[in-house]
Amino acid sequence: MLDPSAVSSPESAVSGTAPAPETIAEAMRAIVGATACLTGDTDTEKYVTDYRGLYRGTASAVVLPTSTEQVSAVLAWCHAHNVAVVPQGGNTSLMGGAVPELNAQAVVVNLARMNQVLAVDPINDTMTLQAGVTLSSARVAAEDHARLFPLRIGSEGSCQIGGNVSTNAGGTAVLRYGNMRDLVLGVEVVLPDGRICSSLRGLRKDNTGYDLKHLFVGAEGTLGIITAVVLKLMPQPACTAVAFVAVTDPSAAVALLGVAKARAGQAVTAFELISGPAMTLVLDYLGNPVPPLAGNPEWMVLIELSGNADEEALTAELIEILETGINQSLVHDAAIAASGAQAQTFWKIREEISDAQTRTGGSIKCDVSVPLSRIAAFVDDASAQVRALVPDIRMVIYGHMGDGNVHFNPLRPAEAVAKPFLAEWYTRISGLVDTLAHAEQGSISAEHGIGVAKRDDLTTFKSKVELQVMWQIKQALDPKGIMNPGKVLPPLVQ
Ligand code: 2HG
Ligand code: ZN
Repeated sequence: MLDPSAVSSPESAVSGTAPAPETIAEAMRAIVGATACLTGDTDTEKYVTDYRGLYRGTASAVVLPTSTEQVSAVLAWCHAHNVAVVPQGGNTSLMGGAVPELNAQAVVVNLARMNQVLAVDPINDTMTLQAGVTLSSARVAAEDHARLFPLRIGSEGSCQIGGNVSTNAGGTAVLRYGNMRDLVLGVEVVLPDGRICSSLRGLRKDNTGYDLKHLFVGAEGTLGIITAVVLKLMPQPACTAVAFVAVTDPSAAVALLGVAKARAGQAVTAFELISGPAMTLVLDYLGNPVPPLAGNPEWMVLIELSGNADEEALTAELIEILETGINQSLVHDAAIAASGAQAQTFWKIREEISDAQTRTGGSIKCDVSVPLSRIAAFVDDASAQVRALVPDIRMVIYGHMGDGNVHFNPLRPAEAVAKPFLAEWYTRISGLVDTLAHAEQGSISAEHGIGVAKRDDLTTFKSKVELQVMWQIKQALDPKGIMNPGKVLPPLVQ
């Protein structure tokens, strides 16, 4: 398990001296009002601790503003007084990106009360939302206008749109619709000094110089606070067809994806790989319901097609894909969801894998991507090398194979105790997996971001020039280093 003290880093200090915590709290109360300014351990606890309980920091105050103007006033004050600011949405980061550092006098700016749907434009196919709207409310707002907002992640009930944009969230429908970066048309951002920089125009074409919004997408709150966004809307598909499929191995899964794309093209909406140990773990967590496939297959995929054909035609298309898979010895069993309810059950199994791991004391989390053409070899190599170190380790491997992204999360052998096991193996095994992914031209963080958990790894896995440019951008926008200090950017080695 990661040590919370690792969050503190001397290099992340804000330049200049901050006032005493009581002075900071007083100033915050004057801006947002007493009821929207929390202080003291009990009231701030849930805002200074990440949801897995791995990272815990300190804050002089947690503020819950209701307008962009209030956020601007908070930042202007913090900038003038050298106070660190930590933007926070639903606090669902897996990387410790949304909580303050230890010994920080930070102000946490939680966007939960900025939760208004500002506009839905079904002709322009866009919607404008404040940053604190939850992902599930955003989906409902789109549905109310017979449109789809396609981002799909397990935490949709609590994660917020501002956090989704700040972390460039991915999830299970990226294969068809892209990740958050592809779905954002405009952002309103409060800069570290309090200025408001807005591109809330909903344009699909705007070639007027640097496309500034993309600086803030994926910046994890290190360059400013996103307060509102314009998002793309899509047509709602008329029907879906979903199946769990037992495949021979990861390379058969990749070949099956090729078959599916050739037959169904854009209709292939999700293509998720799931290893046998991942399935065993999640079924156990869910109280052992009837497994979707008998005989505990070693490798499975969850495939979803969606489209505007009628349901029968779409299911026929899925059956054809599976038959081709059987004929090519890629597939040896399949279960097609017989109803919408069964499709939901299939998806629930997939979406609960993450929490199933947390419940068992945590696994070694690696969120890697490699080119699709290399993913099967990567999974085989990495599995063999990890098993050579710990033969009975449980290979919890799953995720968005269609995007070349797997959550490669080895879990301790059944008889091992979580804490000492993780203390002994976490760094070594995650380092090994990341190194293999990097060698395949891959990424050590496909969709979960960097936060504090992966920050120092960037020194190894990003080039010096890339890091220099990242720091130059950071220093241009946030010369005092007040925005989410200690996150994303590793100390720069000259
Ligand atoms: C998922 O795909 C999430 O379920 C979480 O990205 C993955 O917990 C994880 O490693
Ligand atoms: Zn994922």
